[in-house]
Amino acid sequence: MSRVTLAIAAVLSSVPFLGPVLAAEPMPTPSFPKPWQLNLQTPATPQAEMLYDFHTLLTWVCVAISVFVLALLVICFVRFNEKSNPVPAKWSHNTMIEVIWTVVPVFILVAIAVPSYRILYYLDHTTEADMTLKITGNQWFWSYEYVDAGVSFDAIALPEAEVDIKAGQHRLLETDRHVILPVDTNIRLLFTATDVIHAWTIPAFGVKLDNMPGRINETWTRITKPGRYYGQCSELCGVDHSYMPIVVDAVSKEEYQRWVEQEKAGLAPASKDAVSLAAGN
Ligand SMILES: [Cu+2]
Repeated sequence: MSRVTLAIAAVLSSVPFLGPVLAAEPMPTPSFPKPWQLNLQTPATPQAEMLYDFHTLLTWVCVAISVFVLALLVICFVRFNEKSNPVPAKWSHNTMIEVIWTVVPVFILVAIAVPSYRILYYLDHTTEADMTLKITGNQWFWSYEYVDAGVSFDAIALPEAEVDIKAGQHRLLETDRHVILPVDTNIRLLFTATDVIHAWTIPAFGVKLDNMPGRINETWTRITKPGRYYGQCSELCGVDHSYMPIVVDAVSKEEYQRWVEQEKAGLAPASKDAVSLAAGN
């Protein structure tokens, strides 16, 4: 340990708030699903907002097509049943209608493809990353490396017996270490794996990408709302696939910086409340 690190460690360890902070208020969970909630989780990044809006647009396109097809069916039932139309017409081709039912779907698909590719391009990568987080999938836990800060750790699912539902924790969703990320920051996300394919997913961020052994996948995020966000591995990766939850605590830039310094000084606890510690309340 360098002298500077030791000095920081000494200063931080003398601060009185380090003890009782573990009992601090739980973080807000702005996107956590509620009972009977419809639709996607509340977006917490511009990417998730774009995906949400696109999803809404597609839903209405589907509704319009379904209503149109249903109307055609109802017209057929009413006007062309045996009673109302005892002698059916014998013709079988109508060039105009055939051109319309070929060309109109093409236009609909192009109208969908344009915003779809725009979003794909936007999600692909950022050229203005403020920091990089490398996420490695393992059977069956996640490893995180804050490339610029030089901090890394593993996050392992909490066993069911240790999950405190009364304290606001969630079964199968809690980990021993949380991913701490700053809000309003362009975060480059790099994905890889050590064994099989995993997929790091946070629905509220609009992030879901495969962690492939032997290659790096990339995307980015920019969290706009502080709070705690949950996700799970989304690629069948073996017998404990359902025990690879993800917890991200989005905090202010200052709190994030304090957390990094404490991590480097070896002071941040290996606990679920690292953020309370970083926040100093
Ligand atoms: Cu997995």
